[in-house]
Amino acid sequence: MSQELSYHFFKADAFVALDAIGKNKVIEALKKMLLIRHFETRAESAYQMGKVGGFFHAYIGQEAIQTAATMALDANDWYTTTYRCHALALLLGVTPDAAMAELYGKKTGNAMGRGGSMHLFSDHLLGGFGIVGGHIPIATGAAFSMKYQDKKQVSICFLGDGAVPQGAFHESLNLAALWNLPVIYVVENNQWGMGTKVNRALSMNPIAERLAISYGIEGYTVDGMNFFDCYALFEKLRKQVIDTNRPVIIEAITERFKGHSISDPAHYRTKEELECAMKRDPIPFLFHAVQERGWLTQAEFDEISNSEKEVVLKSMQFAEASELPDIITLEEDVFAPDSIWRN
Ligand SMILES: Cc1ncc(C[n+]2csc(CCOP(=O)(O)OP(=O)(O)O)c2C)c(N)n1
Ligand SMILES: [Mg+2]
Repeated sequence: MSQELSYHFFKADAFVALDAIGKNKVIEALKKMLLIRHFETRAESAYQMGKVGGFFHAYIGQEAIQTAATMALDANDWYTTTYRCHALALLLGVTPDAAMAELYGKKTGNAMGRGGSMHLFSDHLLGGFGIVGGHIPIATGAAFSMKYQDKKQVSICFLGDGAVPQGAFHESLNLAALWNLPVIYVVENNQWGMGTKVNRALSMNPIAERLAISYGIEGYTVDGMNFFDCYALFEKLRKQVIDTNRPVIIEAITERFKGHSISDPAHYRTKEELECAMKRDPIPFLFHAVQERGWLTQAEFDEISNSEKEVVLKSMQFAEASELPDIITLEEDVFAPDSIWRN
């Protein structure tokens, strides 16, 4: 017998949510999303000018998810994500200067120029991670540690739809469910794993609601373009996970507006498909809700946007003016067994 499941979206009433979250916090969210958007847009042009090297994966289109999560959770919770990590780093306190200088490979960068775009970190961001699914056991371990130390904190793990079939994810879900670990797994379903459409790669749909049944935990689907739905869900689940110690899994439906990485022209997606996705851009969506509520005019929005752009332009000047790491320090601050260097 077929076991068809359809999506059940978690919904928050935007107008109720606006008042519950409050004017200042909602405008703060918009500001953060604008900073991320300008940061990545400018960093992309710096890349095209040859100032940034290595890989570069933009989070553009997905901003509402991690912005809502970091605002609904606690700064002392533990965060892990993929190589698409500029946004989470900025949201968790890495300054635009330090993030931009890291992309430029400079000494003043977040990882002293050692990591680049995929390896930003902060006190509670356990690093962007280049191996698909490789960070999921780390997030699960952080949750184990929280439970072991009896801390009322959670571990939140962002992963892509492409990481869902990885064994490390299923082993993590199994252990988290078995050992009652306080972890929130967030599958950011942006429709693509590199150039492969999600429905050509995954046998399960919906992802979270279906996996939840297998592992005996709760699973939710949320519109990842809707800041209010994301915020309300993260806020509810943080409390729930701390109270119950039961892990949860969320599928946030979104779409990345850029190619997989900067070198991907994304020819596999039609212009019409992209235009359709961009109509759901999370930034105008949030702005229109705030504007309708009478909290922000178009002119005030433009002013905020320009001031965030200024911050980013200054970070580029900072990165430009910073020095490259000295060659003599090449072996410092990187993890490698001593013997590699001696032999
Ligand atoms: C173990 C492993 N296999 C393959 C790759 C190459 N790779 C990098 S990103 C990616 C697609 C991942 O897609 P998804 O998880 O949906 O994340 P998104 O890029 O959409 O954010 C692949 C296959 C890798 N980095 N690690
Ligand atoms: Mg994906």
